[in-house]
Amino acid sequence: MLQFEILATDPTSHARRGRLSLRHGVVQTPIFMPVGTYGTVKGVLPQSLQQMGAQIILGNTFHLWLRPGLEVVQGFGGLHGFENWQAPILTDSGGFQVWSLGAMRKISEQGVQFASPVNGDKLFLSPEVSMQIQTVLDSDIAMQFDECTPYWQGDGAAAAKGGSGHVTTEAEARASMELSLRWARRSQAEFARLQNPNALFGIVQGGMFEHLRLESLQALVDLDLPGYAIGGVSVGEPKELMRQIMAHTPHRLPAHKPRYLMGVGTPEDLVQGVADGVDMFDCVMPTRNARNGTLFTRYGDLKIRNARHRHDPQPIDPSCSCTACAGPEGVPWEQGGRGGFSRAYLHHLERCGEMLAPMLASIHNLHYYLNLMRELRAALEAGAFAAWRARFAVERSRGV
Ligand code: PRF
Ligand code: ZN
Repeated sequence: MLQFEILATDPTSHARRGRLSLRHGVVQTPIFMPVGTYGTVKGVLPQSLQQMGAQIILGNTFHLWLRPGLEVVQGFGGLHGFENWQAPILTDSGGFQVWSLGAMRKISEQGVQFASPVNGDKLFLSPEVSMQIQTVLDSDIAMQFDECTPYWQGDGAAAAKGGSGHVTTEAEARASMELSLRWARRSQAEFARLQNPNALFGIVQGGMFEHLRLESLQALVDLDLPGYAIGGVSVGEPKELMRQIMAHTPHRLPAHKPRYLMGVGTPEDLVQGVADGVDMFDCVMPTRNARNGTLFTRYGDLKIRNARHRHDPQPIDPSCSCTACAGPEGVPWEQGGRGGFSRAYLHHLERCGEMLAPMLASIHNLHYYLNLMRELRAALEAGAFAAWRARFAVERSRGV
């Protein structure tokens, strides 16, 4: 079901280069996984994903359960057949997505009760139901059902302004972490009962408290799951705190098993995460930012709506070989290729609200993230991670 081999390690950090074998194919790590919540990476064809080197994509239990519903996906033998993606898929359990519903949900020991945001139906999600859904989806990697401990309790926005909420206390974080642990055991039991042939990952929680994270980690390691994720990071906490928690957990997980940092982050976060010992990442940032016109480049981020791009003949990133920047030939502008689209053209499309704008931007941003990981893997193989990382920092702060 799952095999993981470490091919190289970096002596200057916890970074490692690995190979993860799953039922639908092999994944070279460290890897970024594009997010396909509703069974589609928004606005991007599967063939484009393949072309840019995507090896594994995400799907969401919660969303696919609501729409189209399990009986539809079942008719296609699972999510691979339904969305026509034959490479590996990881599904999130719904814990985080339900948590994002805020006031609309009620959490108990048994699970989470909530009103469907689609039609108001009363629904109930539990470790057992989540495993049943993920078994029908037939994702290569299923996630345990967990509770993502928020940074703020109550109304976060109000709390930040001195309103009704407060920062999660240690007692609250402990109760939440312990609930997630009990849900991990129930997830594992149900996954086994269903004879799901894929791999189930546990999720370390514990809020911003390192000793709670250590307890969570140790109890999950005792379950001997095939892989582990770090959850509850990037949930509204200040960046320094996020980096501190990121640095704490990954290298303490079993070295011979894959490690996945959930829902993080910027290109800088990914590079730091790899140094911390993370093998897998996902984040909506490349696709979401693409849709609002923020583009990642080797030399920093670029806002395509800015008037300074109005006449610019250069592509988004002169060093990029994606279809948007370099056309079908894939020869970067820097190397003399002129097959891509100009910043002026993308600026125009964006201002007119044309569909091609977010499509090209999504291709470029995903290509940037996937290529970043490709470069990083090559650096690890060459024993040159520290040097690569230093150059990355210099280039990214140069400015576009
Ligand atoms: N749990 C689950 N999914 C997640 C998270 C989590 O804690 C996060 C936190 N950044 C993102 N996605 N199940
Ligand atoms: Zn590009």
